[in-house]
Parts: sequence; C-alpha cells; structure tokens
Amino acid sequence: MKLRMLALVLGGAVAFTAAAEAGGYKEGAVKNGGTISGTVKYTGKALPDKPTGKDEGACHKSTPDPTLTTKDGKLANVLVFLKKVKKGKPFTDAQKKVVADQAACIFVPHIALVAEGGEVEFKNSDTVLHNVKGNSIRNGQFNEGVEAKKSLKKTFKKGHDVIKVSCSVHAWMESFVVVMPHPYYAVTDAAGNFKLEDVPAGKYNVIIWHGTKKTECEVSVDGKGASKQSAAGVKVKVKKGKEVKIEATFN
Ligand SMILES: [Cu+2]
Repeated sequence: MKLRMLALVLGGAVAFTAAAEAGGYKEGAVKNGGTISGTVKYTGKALPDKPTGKDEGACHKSTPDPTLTTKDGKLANVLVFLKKVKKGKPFTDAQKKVVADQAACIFVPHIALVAEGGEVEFKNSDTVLHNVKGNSIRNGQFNEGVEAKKSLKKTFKKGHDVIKVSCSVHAWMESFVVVMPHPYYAVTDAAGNFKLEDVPAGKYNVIIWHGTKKTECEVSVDGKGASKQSAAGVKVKVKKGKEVKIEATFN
C-alpha cells in the first residue's frame, strides 16, 4: 500500500517502486569498482521565465522552470540512481549534512540529496520570510516558517523517499529532498552530466527521473540500443574498473 501511495505522490512515476526494497544497505570498501556516467539532453522547447511579482528587490523578478534548466541542449536537475544496491561504498559526511538554501526566492539546489538518517538545513539567505512545506509518506509532514537569515534543521530517517518541498509564501518556489537508502544517487549538473563512482561490479537498473517529464526519455548505453526507458529503468553491466556511459534524451 505504501508503495502505491508513493507512486501516486510522484505523479504515477514508476521510478520509486523500489521503495519496497528499502533498508539493509551495507557500507564497506569497494575495491576496483566501476563507474556509470552519462549525459542528459533536452530536445524540447525552452520555456520562457515566469514573472514572480512578489517581494521585489529580495526575489528574482522572474524565474526559469527549475526542472527545465538547460544549457546547449543539456538538461540539469535530473535525478539518476541505482534502483537496488545491497552493499557498496559508505555515505560521505557531506551526504549526511546537507544545506538547501532559499536564495533570492529560489531553492538551491533544486534537488537536495541526503543520506538516510541525515539532516537537511533549510537556510534562508534572503531578507524576506520563507517557509518550507513538505508532505512525505515515509518521513512525515512539515510546514514551518524560516525567518530571514535564519535556518531550520530537519532529520530524514527513512530512505527511498522523494519529498516535494515548496514555500507557502512564494508560489513559484518548489524543490525536492531525496532521501537516499544508498549513496549511488546523482543529479545532473548544469552541463547535463552525472557520475556514479565506485560501483561494485555487477548488473544494475539505473533510473533516470525528471521532475516534470518523469521517466519518459530515450536511452542508450555505450552508444547502443536507443530505446524508451522502461519501467525497470536502464539495464547496465558494470565491470571492474570500467566505465559505462548512458545517454538520455528528454523532449
Ligand atoms: Cu519563499
């Protein structure tokens, strides 16, 4: 049941059906692991910035759709993760304490990745009041104001959770907190690139998920087999010390 509800929260995306597999990740040293890297492209129309019309001076006058942030046809803010990993590298300290800032009335980063049991500091770098509002099945609900130049810390105990976080004061402000059950998660950078390192050799399903386009993209692995991403994600085989390259295109 939980599983079905989680899928609904994500607008019917199949990406997080792995929720049932949560828990039990074992951290350890990975010797001679492989790398899964790639690029995500966007061939659709660029969207015009939206006017904000509030708190002039403190906020951006207009904002781009953060989920369609593109540069030279490459797409930022796409979540890429391994669907199921039983053991592998440990979480880094940086993944256990994460800052999600509200800066000029935009959440930075758009997708904040935090380790299961880790802490997110919701900062307000602005001179106006913000608020963080999240509704999660696995980690509960929150809806609290964050005063100017102050911050609010929250701990997220349960992994395999994607929480949409918005600000009730500024309707355009929206972001995600993703609570990772294992550290093989990444978000594409401004150039559309991602990299998952120290992956133990083996077969994996990689999920590529976008805030509005969900999993609807064409994928190819090492330049071969361009096809739609299936519900199970992109199948890859990682060999010791080798790199697998994925190319994904949303339109
Ligand atoms: Cu706000």
